[in-house]
Amino acid sequence: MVTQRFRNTEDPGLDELYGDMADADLQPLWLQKGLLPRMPNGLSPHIWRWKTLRALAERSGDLVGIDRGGDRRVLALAHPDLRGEPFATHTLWGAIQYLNAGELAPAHRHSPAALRFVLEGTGVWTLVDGDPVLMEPGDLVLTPSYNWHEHHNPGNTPMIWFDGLDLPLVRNLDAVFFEEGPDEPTDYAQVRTSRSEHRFGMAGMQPVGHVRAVQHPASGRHSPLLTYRWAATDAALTSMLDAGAAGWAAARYVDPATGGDIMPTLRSEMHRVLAGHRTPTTRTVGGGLWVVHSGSGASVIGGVRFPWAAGDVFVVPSWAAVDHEATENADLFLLSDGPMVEAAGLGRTETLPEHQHVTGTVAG
Ligand code: GTQ
Ligand code: FE2
Repeated sequence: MVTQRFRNTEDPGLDELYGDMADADLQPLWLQKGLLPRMPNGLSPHIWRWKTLRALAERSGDLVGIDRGGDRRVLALAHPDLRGEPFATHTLWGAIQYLNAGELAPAHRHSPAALRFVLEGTGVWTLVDGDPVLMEPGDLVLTPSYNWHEHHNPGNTPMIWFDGLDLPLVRNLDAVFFEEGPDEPTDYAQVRTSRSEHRFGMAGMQPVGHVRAVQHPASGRHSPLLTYRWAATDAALTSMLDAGAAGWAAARYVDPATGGDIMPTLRSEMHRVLAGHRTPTTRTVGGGLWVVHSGSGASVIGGVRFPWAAGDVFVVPSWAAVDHEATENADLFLLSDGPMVEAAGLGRTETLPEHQHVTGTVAG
């Protein structure tokens, strides 16, 4: 039952004191190491390769059905620093979801918030609280806290997307709730444009008298726009670069009504780096998951160079210095826990005066 004892103090009295403390489920602060590091150091950078992700997702698609119980054919990114937990960082869940042609992942809802960023395939509809949202490559789709969601693939090709959730955070808060929906699939219209886009997708215009729909007494505020189309993201970045940005530009996905983050816990951005350019080096509090949407290049993270190509996913840990350099024009999708960090008053970001000295390279 007792898990930890302190010995070898060469003082039998102290040995006995520490032993009695352990028996009483107490630990002295003066023997704790690393509890208060000089700066965040809880995680190393890590990268998962698209080749591996895709191959294993496809094999799962061949071998593992979607049944009530599992419900989602999802491969969770499990950071090796997190001792076997299926988590990418201390706060973020990242995963690859694979849905075969003709398959349906049935309805449910939960307190953790989720988003999807589509990597490959076409023609999946995710119903978000009954609103059918078509998913195409490069689209971002939100399934906020407590929103019902089910994924339908009526098309002819499998679809693969990236799932990002705040599940590790919500679990550590012991605030996870989960509810299954009805067994019968929901009827829906295969429309190109969701109701949320019709109402909230017009730049600069909002429905008069809009009262934010409350999804559940405990639901947090979230963007009423449930999808951000690739064409709009692409146009925003092109426009920012046209306005004279120096070889790179970044756009944040925001709630059109408030300009704030899409969901209370999760932040998303798209970063574009043109071939031959390198971004300044920054560091920020909170972990980030980067999904390479297109192009190729490398990021230097904490002095280590990580070459990447489309579909790769990598972790930039809290406060690790990072810059991105493109070989071909590259678009990088970012998921972070920034809103939570900032809500807690812990936000801190800086741009370093110089690029990092590279001390190593990870094999590409
Ligand atoms: O698609 O509803 O990656 O509930 C993890 C939990 C996906 C989903 C995940 C989920 C989902
Ligand atoms: Fe879910």
